[in-house]
Amino acid sequence: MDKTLDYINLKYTPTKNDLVVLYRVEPNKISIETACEHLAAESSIGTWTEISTMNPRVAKKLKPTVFSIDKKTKMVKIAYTKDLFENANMPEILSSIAGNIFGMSVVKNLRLVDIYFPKSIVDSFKGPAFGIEGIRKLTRIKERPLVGTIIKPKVGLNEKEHAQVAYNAWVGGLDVVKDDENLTSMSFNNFDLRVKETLNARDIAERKTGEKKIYMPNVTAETTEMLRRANLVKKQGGEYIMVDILTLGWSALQTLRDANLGLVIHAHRAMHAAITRNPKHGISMLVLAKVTRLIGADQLHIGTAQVGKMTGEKDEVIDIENAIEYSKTKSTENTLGQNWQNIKTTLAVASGGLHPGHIPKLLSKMGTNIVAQFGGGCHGHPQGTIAGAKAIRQATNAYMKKIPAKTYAKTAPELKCALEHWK
Ligand code: CAP
Ligand code: MG
Repeated sequence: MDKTLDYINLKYTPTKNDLVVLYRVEPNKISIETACEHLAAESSIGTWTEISTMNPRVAKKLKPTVFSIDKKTKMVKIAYTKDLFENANMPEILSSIAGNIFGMSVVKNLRLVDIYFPKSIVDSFKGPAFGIEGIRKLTRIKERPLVGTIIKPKVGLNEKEHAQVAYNAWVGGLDVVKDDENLTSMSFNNFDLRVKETLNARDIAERKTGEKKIYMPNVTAETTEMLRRANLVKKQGGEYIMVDILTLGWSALQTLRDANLGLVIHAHRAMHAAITRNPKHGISMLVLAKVTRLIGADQLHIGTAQVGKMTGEKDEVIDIENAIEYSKTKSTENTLGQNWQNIKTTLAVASGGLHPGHIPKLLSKMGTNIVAQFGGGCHGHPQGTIAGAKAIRQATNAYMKKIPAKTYAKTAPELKCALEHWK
């Protein structure tokens, strides 16, 4: 540790050119101050020992400042000059402030809780092409939540069976049908053929219902193939694509966004819990959500605020929803706030273990500016997919009309059946 480079200055106030990081730091048998010195060094210009090659110019220009240490909550704030980072290069930014430091022996646990990006970095990213406004215009759904399903079984159906299940969900009343996160192009279900069959089914469903219907094919693949698949969707008249952003990687998401295909990008977060779930160590979903919005996904899975099957504290899910659906947010104990005037918004997606009976509680917690998705909660309906879709739409209509679901169910047999089935 280079003792000459003092990284702590509790009197420092970050400037508009600083990127500020909020960490939860649990030191390993050393003081939190010493741990912070190591973290600040390793995430910027230093290393574990003094080096003969360090010079005053480097330290003066690029040394970060630990300016806040709360010994009770273990919350630490570090301000990094924007010059440490390359504009529009998310991998480099995260390799610095979310890289080696997680593996350092000086910390028992370390969690990256939030990042405040300076305007110069925010404005170097494209952000979503459509945003919530563009999605509502495209789908012609002004107020209510978008409701959708995931084709189940997750994988296994052939292209025609897949399209048939999608058709049933659409004619039953759902707006959106997506591929599951582990369905790409399989021996039993070829991507190109699935897209053709399912978009064909979408067109028939639109004619039958008079409503806009959306299919979100999963284009997750090696980047060249991903772009080929996305272009195929575009050529076949698709308007959305879905990608698993974490298994795909940040650069690939940026490649997809930079291709400017005019397709709505839906971001699935499979694998996120490997780094977000431990409240003491890893990276918060709030950080992943901000990164995803900056790079440019139009929709993002953020959890169900403890209504469904996946983990995710209610308050954290609401913090995430605010961070992706608003330009300006205030800082709180666990968030640094933001002010992103030139970045469009990202629509929150609630999914995972949801069924029609969950709708009132889900919408009362997360609001109606969301996509609510039901896999088992649609295809698991005792009367099948069409009835499951009807029940979801009926429960949503009831909520929008401020009618209790049980009352509405008296004249909505599919909802009544769902409420009884999933008591
Ligand atoms: C939901 C789902 C979603 C998860 C994702 C699944 O299916 O398709 O991928 O909900 O979770 O495969 O589990 P069900 P999250 O509706 O049948 O649960 O949105 O929290 O990332
Ligand atoms: Mg899934």
